[in-house]
Amino acid sequence: MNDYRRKPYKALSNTTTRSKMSMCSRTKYIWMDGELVECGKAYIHVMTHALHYGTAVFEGIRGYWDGNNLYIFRLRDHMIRMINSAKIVGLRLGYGLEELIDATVKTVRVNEFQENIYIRPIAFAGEGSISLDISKVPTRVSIAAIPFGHYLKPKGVKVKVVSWRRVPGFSMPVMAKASGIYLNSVIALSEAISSGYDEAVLLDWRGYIAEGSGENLFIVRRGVIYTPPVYASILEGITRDTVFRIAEDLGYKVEERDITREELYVADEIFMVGTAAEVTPVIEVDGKTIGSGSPGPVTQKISNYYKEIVLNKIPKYREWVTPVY
Ligand code: PY5
Repeated sequence: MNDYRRKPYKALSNTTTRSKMSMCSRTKYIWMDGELVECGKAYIHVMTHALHYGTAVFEGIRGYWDGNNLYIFRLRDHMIRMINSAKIVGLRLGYGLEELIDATVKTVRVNEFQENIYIRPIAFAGEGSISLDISKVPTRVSIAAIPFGHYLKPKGVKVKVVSWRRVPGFSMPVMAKASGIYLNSVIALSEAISSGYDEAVLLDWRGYIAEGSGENLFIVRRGVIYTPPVYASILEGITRDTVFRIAEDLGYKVEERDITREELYVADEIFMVGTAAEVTPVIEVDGKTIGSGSPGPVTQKISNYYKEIVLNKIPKYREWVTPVY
């Protein structure tokens, strides 16, 4: 039997041991509450409010290395969403947009990354009270960056429409990228993986397609691209927005409308999009092959164009890309 319990805390109490943990093998510094701290020292207390109640908002941002420079993709838009998420949840952030942008660039730069990275800013309710009233605890903010490769299989994933539904907007503020909401994603993904699939698709409370556990979803039928609307309990993804622009440039029509489960089965192509997932083809849903069973032409064109944009190769999208060095 696997002993999944954590080793006694004592075993990890010296910094040398901690900094050797995989998280810190290639990250030297993490920004915490206004200053850069050594990765091995970026710890929080067990009484942190966010650990108990999920009272945090976060972002996932990618940086792309082209051999000469590192480009952070849509940094400003991600930070605007984080500020909006904090507003929705009622967390007082304490930092403005420009401060968060500058802190991110500084954090990435000081780590001297020369490879693709993933940046994780998080604002969370700190320690000081076990009351559910978050105004009683200080908000803390950290920004970490790690080297990062593919999140999902780039050649295509097999997905399951799981039994857990995406939390409705009348129970949770789904427009906010808030930590507590991710328990919904975690149990959904866990159901998909334990059934032998790569990723979960969640239906919304009405039974229409919402999204993946960490991605928005698009289908292609008879040359038209469809994606669920924001009122289908989805996170309003930044990659989803990028795909709207790409589709327009490539001459495809995109419609935001409700999608039924059966429409997935008969779609010509399906792809999932997100910062981590980028543009990932879906090749199977509930054991049924999608299209030819390999990435379709529309998906491939969108994916290729996306890769060019993030590497700063398309001049009209320069304002989306922040060079680090
Ligand atoms: N929907 C959900 C539930 C998400 O978690 C994400 C992003 C998206 C959609 C896509 O949003 P965006 O395009 O703005 O990234 N998920 C995070 C990511 O970094 C976390 C994944 C583990 O992609």
